[in-house]
Amino acid sequence: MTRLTEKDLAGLDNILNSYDLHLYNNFGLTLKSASITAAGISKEYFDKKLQEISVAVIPVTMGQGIIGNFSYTVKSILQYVGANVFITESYDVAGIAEGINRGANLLFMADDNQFIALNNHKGIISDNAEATARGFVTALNAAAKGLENKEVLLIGAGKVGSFALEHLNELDAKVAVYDIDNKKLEQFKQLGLKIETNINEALNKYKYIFDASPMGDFIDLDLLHPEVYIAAPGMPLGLTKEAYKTLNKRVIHDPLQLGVATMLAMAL
Ligand code: 2YH
Repeated sequence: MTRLTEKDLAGLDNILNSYDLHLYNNFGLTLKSASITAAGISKEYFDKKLQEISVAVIPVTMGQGIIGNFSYTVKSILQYVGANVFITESYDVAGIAEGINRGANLLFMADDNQFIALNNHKGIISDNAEATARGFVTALNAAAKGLENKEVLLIGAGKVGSFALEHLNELDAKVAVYDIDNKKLEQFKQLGLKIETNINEALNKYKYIFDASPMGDFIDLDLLHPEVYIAAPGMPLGLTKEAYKTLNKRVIHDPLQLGVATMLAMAL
């Protein structure tokens, strides 16, 4: 799983509004509406719960340690969608204790392997990989005005890709999977799933692409369907800089926003 960097997150708090406008103008949704839809809850429930709860973000030092801007950016996103949030002054276990003592009902924390929101009242967690997959599939579904019976190319069958596959199946999309690992692809084939084995040939055939691969800079403009829509939670972005610039209005890509907003909605 790709580790975010301080640079990936720099200034992200300042562009939340323009990202929301991008989502709204091009796909007819917002961070808040996408997260609510992805979590399968109502707006009323979301708004009511946010009035009641307090959220703590806990910096975690273990493993490779704290990522500059990480806790702050998570807090900014949660605040942007209406949550009452604080970052604990203490780290790790002491941070959890501080969060609970200061009345938090939801605790956001990430180490090198997993990023979760723990609802300590309900005893449930929402996982960033699952929430990211659901948030981005929801956005792609909006871009397609419904993915039912539409062909989708899923690139990368890691954690996010596997959750995306689950949600795409729930929406009755016709999914074909590509992964760099041929063994994985063979397993998918055995399960009766459509697979693609040549990415360059596959790219041009699909109007809807979910790029969950951690590989950057491999999707050139001339490889793509002219009317393509791409949901790309993968970091770094698979599209080349030129392709991203040209296709911007048809691309959903962010390092944290949709995932974090959806984690919140899923944990309420
Ligand atoms: O970026 C990560 C991991 N790759 C997991 C991401 C799951 N999608 N973790 C963030 C680590 C944050 C750090 N411990 C902090 O600043 O608290």
